[in-house]
Amino acid sequence: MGAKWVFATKNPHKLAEVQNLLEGILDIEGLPSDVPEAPEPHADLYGNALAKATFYAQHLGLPVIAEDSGLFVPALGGQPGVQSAHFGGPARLLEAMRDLSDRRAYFTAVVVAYISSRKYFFSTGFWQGEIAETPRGSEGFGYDPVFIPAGRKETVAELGQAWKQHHSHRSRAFRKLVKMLQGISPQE
Ligand code: ITT
Repeated sequence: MGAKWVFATKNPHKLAEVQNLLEGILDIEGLPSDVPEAPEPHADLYGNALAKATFYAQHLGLPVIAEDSGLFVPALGGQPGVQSAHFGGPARLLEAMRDLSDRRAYFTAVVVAYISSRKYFFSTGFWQGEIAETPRGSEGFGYDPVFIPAGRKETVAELGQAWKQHHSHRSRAFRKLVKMLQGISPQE
């Protein structure tokens, strides 16, 4: 299976999704529990993914994969977007969209595999859909109870984790990343 990578996330749902997705393909372990929170100072997902990866690679002295993701709603000017983790979740989103008929939305995940400041690889995944009128379903995390993927009537939280693994922004980004990393050694 090759070399080991640290998936530098503090979000246990993200870690579980990615470990499940990459089982038998890429050897991924989580962060040690005592590491500090990485800074996410940028206004874009690329900058924050790279900031997280750089921070943890330097802290641990290991090759790191990091991801920054968010839910973008064009009718809200792109909110919650890069601030998705701090926006207030589905309840605040539904409140902000109460009178909006344009309910289109998309998830984006930006992933970076970081070996050194001279050797790192970006991959991106998108997932289009719309925002439900009320939360539905019990699986997943974050905005999964209010996100209806294009072509479906159910929310991601209703469709479930196994279905999400085949379709999500995160799974798309990681599948591309795995192809990119073929033949790449996580050594400088
Ligand atoms: P790390 O920074 O430690 O990885 P985080 O949850 O803070 O964990 P982000 O800064 O990338 O991660 O914020 C992403 C937020 O976007 C996440 O907390 C959710 O609110 C939302 N989000 C991203 N992917 C999602 C998904 O698959 N399902 C539901 N919500 C998602």
